[in-house]
Amino acid sequence: MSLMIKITDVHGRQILDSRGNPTVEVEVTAKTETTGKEITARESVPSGASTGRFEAIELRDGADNYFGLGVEKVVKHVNTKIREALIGKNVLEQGELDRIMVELDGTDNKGNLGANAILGVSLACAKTAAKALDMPLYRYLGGVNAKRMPVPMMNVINGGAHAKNSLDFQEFMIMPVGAKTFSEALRMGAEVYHFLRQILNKEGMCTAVGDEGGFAPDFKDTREAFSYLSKAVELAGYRVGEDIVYAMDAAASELYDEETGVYIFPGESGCSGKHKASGKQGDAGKNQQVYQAEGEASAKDECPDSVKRSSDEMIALYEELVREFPIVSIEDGLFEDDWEGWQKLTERLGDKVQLVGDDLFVTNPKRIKCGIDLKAANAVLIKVNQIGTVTEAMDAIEMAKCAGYRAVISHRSGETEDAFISDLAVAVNAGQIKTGAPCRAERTSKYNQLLRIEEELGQQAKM
Ligand code: 2PG
Ligand code: MG
Repeated sequence: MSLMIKITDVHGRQILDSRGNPTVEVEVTAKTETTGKEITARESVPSGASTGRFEAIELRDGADNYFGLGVEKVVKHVNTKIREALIGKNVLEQGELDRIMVELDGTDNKGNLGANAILGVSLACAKTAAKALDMPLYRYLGGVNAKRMPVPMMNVINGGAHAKNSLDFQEFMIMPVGAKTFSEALRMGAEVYHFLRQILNKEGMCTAVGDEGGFAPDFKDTREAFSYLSKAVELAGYRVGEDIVYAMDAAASELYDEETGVYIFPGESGCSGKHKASGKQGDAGKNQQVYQAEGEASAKDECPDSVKRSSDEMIALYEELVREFPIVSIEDGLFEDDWEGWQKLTERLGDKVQLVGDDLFVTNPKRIKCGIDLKAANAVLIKVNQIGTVTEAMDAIEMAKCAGYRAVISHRSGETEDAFISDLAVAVNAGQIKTGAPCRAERTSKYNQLLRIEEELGQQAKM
């Protein structure tokens, strides 16, 4: 008979995330039948700002508390319905526990119980199981072959919905591909980050940071942001394009105007970043149910003279950028439902550059299958809260890998101090993790966990 570690309690509570907004934290307690020993572990749920329309539903309370963003109702789902359904079950049976919750919810998008309720429990079950077996989480999730340390994609310049500056694209990342170990990669990235701060300081530019810890000055445009990255890399003594390459997240759905079918760049046209509907405050996200603060307008509404680009012009822009800078990865280059555009983008750039679908795929096996069939994108961003269970996120990774797509494990712009995704990245040998700048504890907690994992793996660790 297989080992039985019975769930004896499931307890949720409301805590705060890195933006000061409420989120769900869950503790799962389980008891090993043979020894009678009880183990508890805890995990919490992240939250996006530039959310994809097809993400699983993040439920919010609405009404007054925390501007409607409270999650007390969600916590109640954890402490009543989900708790009742899971008590007595074997915490080692992750797939079965996740299936029970998905069925209990009964919708395609987890809109009944809330993906934030289900995910909190799902993550905490995995963590409790690992702890009960006295195993590191990456080993429990990934088995004996879990050993590949991910290259960090460090988002050192923030724009888009993550900062109230003039940058229309959301993320400008450095990837220290010349590093032989994760700790070396992290050091290289942190050094470049500090040199970037020095340069910005010297030139009297703003060194306040955005939601993901990257600097958020008012750069003129994308090219200027990348050219500052190159200055910082060189100053740090590294070779641009060899030791360090670049990645970007355009988060193009945020720029897309469905009425006119064009992408709008208010920052590039000099329309100040203060018009941006940045962050979660007042922008509850398209997949959330449903709170919208009054008086928040998007940049699109307020800047009639903005630079506009068609889908073809976006592709042409990426082709130029890739020629000018060592950009190896472009995420969400086009609108989340423009499959034709994505096909074209992939045809034109797919053999040179990693094209990552985030809002396009929302970690959803059904949408990933669609992308594979259509040859749209060649990599999948994996965000556990986009789909809502550990099992489905791992299915999404598996599906991507089987089709020759890469899987990039990712944080959200609203995070907590938990580092589940670090273990997940090693567990599935993903090879890449995107978890912000080497700054702000909710970002460094992930990088620091990877340092611990690398130390523990010792000679086994691969980069
Ligand atoms: C993204 C993410 C994380 P958010 O677009 O990739 O960087 O941002 O969590 O706001 O969706
Ligand atoms: Mg993205």
